[in-house]
Amino acid sequence: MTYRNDHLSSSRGRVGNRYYLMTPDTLVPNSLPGLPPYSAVVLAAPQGTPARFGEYLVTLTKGDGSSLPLGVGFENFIAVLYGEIFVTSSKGDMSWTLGGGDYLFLPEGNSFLIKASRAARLLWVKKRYSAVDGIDAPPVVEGRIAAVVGTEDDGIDGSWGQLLPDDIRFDFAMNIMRFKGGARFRMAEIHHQEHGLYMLEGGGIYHLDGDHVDVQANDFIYMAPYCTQAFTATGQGPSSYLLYKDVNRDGF
Ligand code: UGY
Ligand code: MN
Repeated sequence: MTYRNDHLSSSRGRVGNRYYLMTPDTLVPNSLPGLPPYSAVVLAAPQGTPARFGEYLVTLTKGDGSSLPLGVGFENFIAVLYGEIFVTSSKGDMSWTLGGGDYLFLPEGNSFLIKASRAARLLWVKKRYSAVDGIDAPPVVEGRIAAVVGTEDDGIDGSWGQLLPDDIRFDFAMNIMRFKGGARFRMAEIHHQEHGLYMLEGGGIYHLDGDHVDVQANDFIYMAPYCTQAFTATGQGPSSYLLYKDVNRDGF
């Protein structure tokens, strides 16, 4: 990581009761099993938070790769922020080349290996699948964020598009939320699901659990269940964020 903040008491990063905001200057890289040393930042994980998923920011130099299967025992989602990686699944002989803006969902039962064909940064989400008797497991999904068509929504004064199908087999969603400058939520949401939010572009003011925080591109926000939330996009240009949300299950 190359971000620096010389004003130690003035980072925008903060930890509230039902949320936290990690700004780039607050990120501390870690060595995780199977990944190159100090290539991963843990954005969200159950340790120390209510999170029931893991979200990781992984930065690879060209030629870097995994030395062990990743995501064993979990369902996994990868979105490439920039660069290019080659992914192989342990199940069958499936493989994918993912460039900036491409994503891949692998249902539980597929672990995977990655290799960076160019310097790359990715978001990796993993979760234990919440299986339900009578509901089949979800399929593999591959796509491009730019190709995800959004639905205009008055409630958020923007559009939201689903990277994964709106299908009861999936127990989480990855959504792209898009806003024009000045767009604002018409309601403050309170819901039982949690969020992992990665700001892709633009920025604004996020209302979180009674606080108003300044958010910008490359920030991460964790929102716990029942965190009051609303966004106002500021600035002239568009804003967008990639949003994890557990869905389609009753909270047990
Ligand atoms: O779908 C959602 O929960 C979404 N509107 N929340 C958010 O953007 N904070
Ligand atoms: Mn929400």
